[in-house]
Amino acid sequence: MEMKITRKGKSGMAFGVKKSFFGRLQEKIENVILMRPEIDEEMMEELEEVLITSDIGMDTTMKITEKLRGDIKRLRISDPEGVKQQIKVIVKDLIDKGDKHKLIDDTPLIILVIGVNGGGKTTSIAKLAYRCKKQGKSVLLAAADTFRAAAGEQLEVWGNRIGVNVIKHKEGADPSAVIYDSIQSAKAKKIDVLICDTAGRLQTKKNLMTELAKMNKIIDREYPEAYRETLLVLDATTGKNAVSQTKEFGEITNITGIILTKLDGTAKGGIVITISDEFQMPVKFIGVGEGLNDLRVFNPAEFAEAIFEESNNV
Ligand SMILES: Nc1nc2c(ncn2[C@@H]2O[C@H](COP(=O)(O)OP(=O)(O)O)[C@@H](O)[C@H]2O)c(=O)[nH]1
Ligand SMILES: [Mg+2]
Repeated sequence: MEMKITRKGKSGMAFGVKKSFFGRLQEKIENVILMRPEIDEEMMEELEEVLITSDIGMDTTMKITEKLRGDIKRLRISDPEGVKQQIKVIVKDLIDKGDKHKLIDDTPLIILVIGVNGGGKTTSIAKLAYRCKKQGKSVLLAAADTFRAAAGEQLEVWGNRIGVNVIKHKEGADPSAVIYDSIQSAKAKKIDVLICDTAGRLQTKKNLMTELAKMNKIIDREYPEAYRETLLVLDATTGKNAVSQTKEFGEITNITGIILTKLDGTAKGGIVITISDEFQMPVKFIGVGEGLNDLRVFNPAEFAEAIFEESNNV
């Protein structure tokens, strides 16, 4: 078993991410920068390589190094430590989407959770429900992934553990009917947060699009006063696939934020930077384990800082 290292940002909030991503990227960047006698083109090329191999896409990498070249000249940065600090600033600017990182706090709120199978939707929903409940909000779960019987049962198990109700229909039932019933129940019980699980894979993209459009239509019609979030769940370990999934789902529906899961088991956290840059989409939460407490609010400044943190605060 790998040792788990808890990294604490300035505000003291732990990321709880293993050394794998932050540690390795930090080490690699430091090797490139701090070991060199001077800032030169060779250093920039090595840096580009480090970023690309850490799952930061080519376009985003080029954007970072172009900006860095300009900043080095403009700010007359002459020492490696200065370069390191400037990379942090650039990364933070790329991933920071301001207020958009926050989940809507107003109620009633409906959260539609989408993403491919196995990405961590159901688990993330349980974590979110647990979080909302701890904040004193009432929560209801909608098992609108009716594609597989196991999906609804899995949500029910979580619901029982957390102590929140789950609205579930039979396998193969119309997901929009589950949403409809859940809304009626949420209204009747004055529920603060309704979180809806969805199927990750239907036979075709057109099916998925039709299904999501139908669910959105039901919500628009039945619960126009509710605040809305559509969160895309992405598995960080899938690297570039996460990027193509963001593109595909983004074409189908209006995504308000991302939950990036499995950051505990990967060296590929650079995907956060790519997605934030390419899609201008805010990462709202990161998943760092399979337990209910393993969901962290994404904080851009802490993330950028963590890339270069010392690894001695175990
Ligand atoms: N290590 C780790 N495993 C996760 C995380 N989130 C989900 N998982 C696991 O990923 C697997 C698939 O999750 P699930 O929620 O069923 O995915 P779904 O098909 O999208 O609903 C399960 O074994 C989860 O325990 C995470 O943040 N870290
Ligand atoms: Mg599921």
